[in-house]
Amino acid sequence: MSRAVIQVSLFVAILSGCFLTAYFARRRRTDPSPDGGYAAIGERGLTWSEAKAAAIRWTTTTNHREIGLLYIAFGTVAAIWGGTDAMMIRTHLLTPEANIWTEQTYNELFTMHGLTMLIFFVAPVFFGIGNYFLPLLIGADDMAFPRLNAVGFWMLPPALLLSRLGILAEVTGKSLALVVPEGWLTILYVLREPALGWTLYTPLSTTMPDPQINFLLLGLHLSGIATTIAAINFITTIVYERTSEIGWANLDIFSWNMLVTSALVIFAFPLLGTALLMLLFDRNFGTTFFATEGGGPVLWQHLFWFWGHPEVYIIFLPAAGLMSLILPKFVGRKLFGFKFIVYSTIAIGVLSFGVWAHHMFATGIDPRIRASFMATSIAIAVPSAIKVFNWITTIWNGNVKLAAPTILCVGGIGMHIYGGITGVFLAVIPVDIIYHDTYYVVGHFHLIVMGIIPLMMFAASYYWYPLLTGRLYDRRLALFQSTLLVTGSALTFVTLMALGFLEHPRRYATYPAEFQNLHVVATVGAYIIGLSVMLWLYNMLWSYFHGEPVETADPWDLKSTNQFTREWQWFEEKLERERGIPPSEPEEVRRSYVPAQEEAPPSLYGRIVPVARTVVSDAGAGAIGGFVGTMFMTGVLFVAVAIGAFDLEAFADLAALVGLPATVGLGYAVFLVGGMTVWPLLFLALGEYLPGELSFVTGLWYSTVIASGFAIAFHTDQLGLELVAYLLFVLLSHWTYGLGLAGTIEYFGSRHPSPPEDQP
Ligand code: HEM
Ligand SMILES: [Cu+2]
Repeated sequence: MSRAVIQVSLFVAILSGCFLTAYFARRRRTDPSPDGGYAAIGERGLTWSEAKAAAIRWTTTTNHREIGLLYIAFGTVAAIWGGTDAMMIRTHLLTPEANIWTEQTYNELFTMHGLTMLIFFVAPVFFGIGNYFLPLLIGADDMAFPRLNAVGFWMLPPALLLSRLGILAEVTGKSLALVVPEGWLTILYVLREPALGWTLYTPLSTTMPDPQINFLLLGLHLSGIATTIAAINFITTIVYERTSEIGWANLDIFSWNMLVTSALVIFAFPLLGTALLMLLFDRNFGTTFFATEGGGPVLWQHLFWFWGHPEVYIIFLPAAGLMSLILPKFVGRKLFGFKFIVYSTIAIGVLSFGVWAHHMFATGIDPRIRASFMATSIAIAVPSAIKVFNWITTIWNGNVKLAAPTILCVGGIGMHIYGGITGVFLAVIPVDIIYHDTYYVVGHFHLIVMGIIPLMMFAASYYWYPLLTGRLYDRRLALFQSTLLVTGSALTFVTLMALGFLEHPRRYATYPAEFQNLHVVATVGAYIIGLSVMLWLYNMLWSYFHGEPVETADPWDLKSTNQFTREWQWFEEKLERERGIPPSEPEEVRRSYVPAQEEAPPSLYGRIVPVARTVVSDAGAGAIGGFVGTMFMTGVLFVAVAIGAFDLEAFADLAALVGLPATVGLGYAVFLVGGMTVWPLLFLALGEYLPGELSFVTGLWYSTVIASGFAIAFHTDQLGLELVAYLLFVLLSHWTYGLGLAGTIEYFGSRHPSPPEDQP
């Protein structure tokens, strides 16, 4: 059956499902609305004039919060649209042949899936969140240019419709064909969804006749203008509209990320606009910007990726900002390394303009240029890693709460690490030459674009739900939903990575049958994601009418960790004003960090002496322990020599190994010295990380590891029983060593009890 009809029906079904849920939830409402009143029976229906007033209000509003909600709603609709594309891609790939839909359809699907998600879903949702919360976070009344704000938003719906006119025309044609002769409708069938990949590479994009490509270029251009307008507005707002108490040092982390994102937009998007127009001119007016006899097809790739790579960070940085904002609230500690996260954000912003040619390693550009792009691409991993380490450190020793946002944050960090590290591999030219255009790439970037970006949007939706609606969402459903989402995402995209390792090329509608199992797994994962999104939609809509009304402006107990940020203060005032709920007092305020001691710092000498003393006493205990252990081991050695499992000559080899004359005596000396220095020091350094509470258990672990090393290193081809005796002997002798070492150290440790912890 026609893909267009199926997709549009699916899309309409989901949207109607949402409306029906909201409708029934509204009708069944019996509890008081958040403003305290019960709806009278007659009030429940929406009258025509009310609907008209609401429509006028929402289409003409310049209030930053309302525009924010419009952006979020628009982005959600785009996500559902792009999501049905994704579900259909994965459905298509259930079978190795292209027998569910055609190859042409498959190409259309992945092209419009990519574009819809990147352009119409991610940035609008983040701009929506920014619109709603950024002014609250920085204490501004509104965005700097409220009307421009509305203009920017209202360019997006026509941009989306222009970009996806192909499918709309096709479905209109198919439906009209039921009542009018097909012959009249040819004009509607001329437009097909473009089938050239979201990167619009020339020469395919200049030669493909499909007129819809022109509309797509116009739609993308329009969306670019909208994005630039929004970015200008964010920058001006952050720079000029902050309250006087907020300087750069205490500007919240989300606003910092939006600032850098907007700066990237200002530099990147005008270039995209230019490139799109050049392409449009090449297609329609005979210019030769990208023709072989003109600028050449690779020129397009340069222009495209000069926008495209910063765009990657334009969609990632706001997600990183949300992570830095939300994660600390749910682990009960302030963000670790705030300054370094800010620096890393700026560093990413700058570097992101210097890495674009890593998308073009396989095009035959000058190898010297390639090498420098490899270097910058690897370098950009450093600031990203800084963020990750700071997030992990924020969780460390935290008071982690089990809540949907926590699951999403932790899952997001995990998938981001996976996606990020595979990106470093891809930045290496020889690796990229093999893996470019395979599912490895698709897996890599989805672990970011799915693994952290939507996850952070979901986390934000839960985190701010009480503030947005005055009610709580269904927490059990949310826990279930977020777990499903993380599981589904990991399952799908790790499987795509696996396909990539097998060098399965991407963007093909058919594949060899041996890959089918993995494809089925990935599709199941994708359906799990789809299901979780439906559950989220349901939770958001149903709880809007039926969620438990909040009784405090601090549903997340932020006051107790000193993280009751400005947007919540705004909410607190609103609750008091509208519902008379007084501000809450936290039971106790826990400190996020134990502050440094206030006393004057000890002198250098005073600081060195205790350290030196511990080092000397530790080293002494280690050396004595090593001596005891070595003596025990010597005992076992004698037994082994007596029963013939060990040859004393081995000591001579040991002496030769470190460059001494090969005698047994010198060898034994080396053995003794090593046993008293190297192994005890290693044990002292690593003991803490070995399993086991008791030193004895740790000692056994430790010596088992050393023994395995020795068994491999000194094994001399024994076989059968001899081998068994050898292994047994190696293990036993090292165990006695380990027990002697650990036991002695423990003995000395208990004689000098460690000073009482001076922290509460
Ligand atoms: C349910 C979640 C998703 C699934 C199952 C999914 C699936 C896929 C698959 C299988 C492809 C590869 C098509 C091919 O190369 O043959 C693809 C491509 C792509 N996806 Fe997704 N995707 C999902 C979510 C997203 C999101 C959230 C974004 C962006 C924010 C995104 C952006 C892209 C892009 C840019 C491409 C490249 C298209 C191309 O090769 O031209 N996807 N997706
Ligand atoms: Cu890139």
